[in-house]
Amino acid sequence: MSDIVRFGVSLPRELVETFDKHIDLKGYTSRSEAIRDIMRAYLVEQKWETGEGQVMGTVTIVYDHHTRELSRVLSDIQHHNHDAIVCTTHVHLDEHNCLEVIVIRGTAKQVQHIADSLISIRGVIHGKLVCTTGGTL
Ligand code: NI
Repeated sequence: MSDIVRFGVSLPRELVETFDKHIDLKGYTSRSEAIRDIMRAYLVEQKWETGEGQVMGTVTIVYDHHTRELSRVLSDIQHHNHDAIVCTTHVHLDEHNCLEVIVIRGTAKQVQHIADSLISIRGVIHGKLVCTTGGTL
């Protein structure tokens, strides 16, 4: 038996035409591929919402390393959560500013909590968590 399932879906013509226009702009070569990506994105979202199983998150932060105590607090949080922190990449943007990408593994609640504590450090100019799956959906 094939691992691919084909199914028919009834949709309003206008919705399909608008959808096709948008996915074409994004570079999709087939409607199926776009729908697969949307289904996976939905399942990742559900995994984060239900809080079941392991997820991965990447936190990107930009900060001025001269801000008092910031580097120490940033390091303390990462050491305190060493089991969940997979790796960190640091980029010196200019004389003052640094960009850091921190990869975190854990439950959704754990990853969100660590991300919040990093992004809310005084002096962090911009921070964002990208939520993804820990593997196969
Ligand atoms: Ni730096």
